[in-house]
Amino acid sequence: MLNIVLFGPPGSGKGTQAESIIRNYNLLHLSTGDMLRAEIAAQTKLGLEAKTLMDRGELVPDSVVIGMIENRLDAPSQTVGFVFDGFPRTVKQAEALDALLATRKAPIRLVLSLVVGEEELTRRIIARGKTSGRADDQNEEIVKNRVVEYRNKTEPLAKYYAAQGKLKEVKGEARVEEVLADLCKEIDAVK
Ligand code: B4P
Repeated sequence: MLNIVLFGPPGSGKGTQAESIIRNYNLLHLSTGDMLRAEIAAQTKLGLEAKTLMDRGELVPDSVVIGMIENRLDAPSQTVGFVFDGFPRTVKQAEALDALLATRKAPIRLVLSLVVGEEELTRRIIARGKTSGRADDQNEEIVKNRVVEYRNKTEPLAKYYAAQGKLKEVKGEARVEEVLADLCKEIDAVK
């Protein structure tokens, strides 16, 4: 299976690029951010608890997102692979994902890390906030907190995947189509 992780700070283009990658390679998109927002929209207990944390720019507990991913992996599908977008975000999540995929004999093949500077991240998220309606896109303090969470809890994952020889960095500040072309080159190399 072609299992790919899209990795990078908030606003680096993970969700944007995932949409094109799943179309190009016929993969299934698993975005924990989208799953959590669907829970919020449906006003489930999980969604209401997650909303408080997400609105502050904090991560939701590992057990919650690991459980959501496990449910999706267990759902019947004919897919040839998954694009994990915004998951894993902590070393604990990465270890859980490796264990879930090991039992399915379908390990992660590639981790694509989108590299974007902090000024550009803030600019993009605040611009998206004008139309997204997302509380976590609305003000610079919350956006900064999301970046701090990323630096503290998510960035250490780069080392985790580099040690497995799976990490590829791609510059993420160019136009969307140019970034996509660079990502596809990396995917074609492992396909
Ligand atoms: P996510 O939904 O994953 O949100 P995100 O980090 O902002 O990335 P997203 O994919 O939406 O944005 P993109 O970079 O594509 O997470 C939201 C929250 O959910 C987290 O803060 C956390 O609370 C919670 N959460 C989710 N997963 C979790 C987990 N595993 N563990 C714990 N908590 C979790 O795009 C941003 C903007 O940039 C867009 O407007 C886009 O149009 C623009 N853009 C993209 N590429 C561009 C380019 N090349 N040039 C110019 N603009 C570009």
